[in-house]
Amino acid sequence: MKIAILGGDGFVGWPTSLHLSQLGHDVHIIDNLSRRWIDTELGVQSLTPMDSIQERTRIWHEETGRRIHFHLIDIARDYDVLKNWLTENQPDAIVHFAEQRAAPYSMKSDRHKNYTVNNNVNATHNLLNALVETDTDAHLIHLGTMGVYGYSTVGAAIPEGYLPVGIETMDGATATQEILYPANPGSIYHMTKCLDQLLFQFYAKNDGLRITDLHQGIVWGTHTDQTRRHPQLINRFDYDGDYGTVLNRFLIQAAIGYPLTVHGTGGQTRAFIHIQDSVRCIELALKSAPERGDKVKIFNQMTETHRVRDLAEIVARIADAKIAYLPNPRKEAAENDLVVKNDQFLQLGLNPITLEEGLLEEVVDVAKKFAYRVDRSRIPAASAWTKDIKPTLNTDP
Ligand code: NAD
Ligand code: USQ
Repeated sequence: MKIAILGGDGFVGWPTSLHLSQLGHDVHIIDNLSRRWIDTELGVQSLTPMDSIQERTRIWHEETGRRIHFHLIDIARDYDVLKNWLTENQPDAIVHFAEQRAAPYSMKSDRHKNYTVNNNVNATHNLLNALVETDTDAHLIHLGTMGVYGYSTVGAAIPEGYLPVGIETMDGATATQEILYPANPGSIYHMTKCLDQLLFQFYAKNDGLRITDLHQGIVWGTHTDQTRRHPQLINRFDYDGDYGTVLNRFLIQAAIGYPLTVHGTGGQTRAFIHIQDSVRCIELALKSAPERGDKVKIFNQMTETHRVRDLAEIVARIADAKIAYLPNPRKEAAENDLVVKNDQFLQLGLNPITLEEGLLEEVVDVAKKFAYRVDRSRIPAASAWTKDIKPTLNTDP
């Protein structure tokens, strides 16, 4: 298949591009490299040394003989360029990762809120609009988030996208209707993923676009089988207070002797998936495309749930680290339970990698190897959810 990977220079997009290229697909990365610019804006860099996208693809060709093509396009702003690219290339499938994906960055200031909404909503809408306009019958796979559901389980596991509800009819009987699970975002970023869902519902109904939306949990780890093949194929790894996600942050903090930054009581329960499984799920979703006229297919792309303080305790044990319980810069439930259905990927053959201590140690090893690149002053989470929350800017004892 000819596959366009939008956002293919990013943390999940890059290993996905390598994985699909390895499987024999003709892979085209489309990216505006905004994530690299945001590193510059924030004064941070990936823990792992990342080469330019052109250099990465050159090394991939040297290693495997396979070509990954790169196209510098801003899909939120260069609508005509995107349209022309689709007209000329007519991909069989499109994997859409190209959004601003950090909740703390999206809450940093009014400017960051605007940027996140404009970038994410326009990116998704431009793409849908251009698919219709160019008669491109590609299977669109979008990376959504578990955060569209909120994180509370009300005595039942969170289903995969749709919820059957009973409604009382005029004659007093009960009719059942299937609705999108009620959206309950916890940040501006998560809100954009809720808006994306509505755009997908409309374009699938109105234009028969074939769409799969993957509600992914927090991705942890760094290597996949392909990124391990050469030092210059290494994946990016974010550890800073805006882009670093919780488990990856704990691992790097443990590696450099920084107390693990638990927000509040650490009673927040979240869904997780290893990067290798994330990449494999995309492969499985590609093989299970909806037909024209089908409703949007929704999968929960996660493999296990954990409470933040439990993760901190596991990491503290394996790496002999200390834990710091800090005031929470976010507005979120202090404690929650979370049970999630993920039957569809399991039925398609996903054999999940679970968070075992051996695997965590491997990531601590990556973290230790590149610890010299860490700027400790960029570790505190400096973005607060409301004006009256004052983030703790120095958590380094
Ligand atoms: P990332 O920031 O590392 O990668 C996103 C890529 O998209 C970057 O290379 C960026 O330059 C590009 N991009 C952004 N806006 C663009 C635009 N307008 N035009 C072209 N390119 C653009 O993020 P990631 O961690 O790889 O996440 C990928 C997707 O998966 C995101 O949509 C995110 O919401 C979702 N997701 C990520 C996680 C996670 O833990 N990392 C978890 C669940 C869902
Ligand atoms: N947390 C800490 N300490 C930290 C960092 C985070 O206790 O140092 C807590 C947060 O307060 C939160 C939880 O850990 O309760 C998760 O935070 P996170 O930054 O790891 O994850 P989140 O902001 O939800 O976003 C990440 C990705 C996003 C994706 C989402 C999936 O950045 O792209 O959509 O995970 S999910 O969380 O399932 O919605």
